[in-house]
Amino acid sequence: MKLLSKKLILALALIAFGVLMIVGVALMMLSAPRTLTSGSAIVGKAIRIGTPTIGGPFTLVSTNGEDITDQSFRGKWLLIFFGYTSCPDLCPTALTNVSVALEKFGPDTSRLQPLFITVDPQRDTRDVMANYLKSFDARILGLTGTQAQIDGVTKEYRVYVALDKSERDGDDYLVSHSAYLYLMDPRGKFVNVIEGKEDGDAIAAWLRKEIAAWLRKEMTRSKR
Ligand SMILES: [Cu+2]
Repeated sequence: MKLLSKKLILALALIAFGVLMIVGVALMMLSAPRTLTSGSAIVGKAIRIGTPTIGGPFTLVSTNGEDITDQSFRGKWLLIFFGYTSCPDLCPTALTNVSVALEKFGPDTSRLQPLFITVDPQRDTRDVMANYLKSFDARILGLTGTQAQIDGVTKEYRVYVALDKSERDGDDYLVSHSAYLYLMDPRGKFVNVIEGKEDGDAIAAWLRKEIAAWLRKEMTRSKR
């Protein structure tokens, strides 16, 4: 009898243990999706926090021979485009769109400085750039520099630049490059990008929207 009850207790204990295990596993499975969700939220946050900053210090030279640094236009908005004067498509399109956008922008553009920075300093001397920019809005300032200076600024703005190597030896080569317009705020901080192929109306509307949003944020910040 004693032996029987011992066996019974052992059996009951085993059953209880088994039930606990099943319940435990079931609970883990139920809570798993929640764990995953919060896990990805953390990852999302980390990505946002870890986004490398766009922009940074640079020293270049303008078409009129002036030294221009990232500090030169503090207090003004910067609209920056990277390209090169022998570009067959992206650059003339983007610079035409920017020219139209400047016309349509509306509020006074004296606080907005458009810059055209070459990714091809070997061919794009000051004179070449000055000549090329005559076809576009006169407010667009051309900037060039040494290869090292250009490499530095394109890296900071994460511009993709690749010379077409098969024709690299001659002076007739193409340069693949990303074609975004970068908007920097009056403190020199990155705001946003838009594709250079967007038409002038779209770019003007985008500028108004981004600047208005930034000003709203400034207002709430100063009220605090
Ligand atoms: Cu181009």
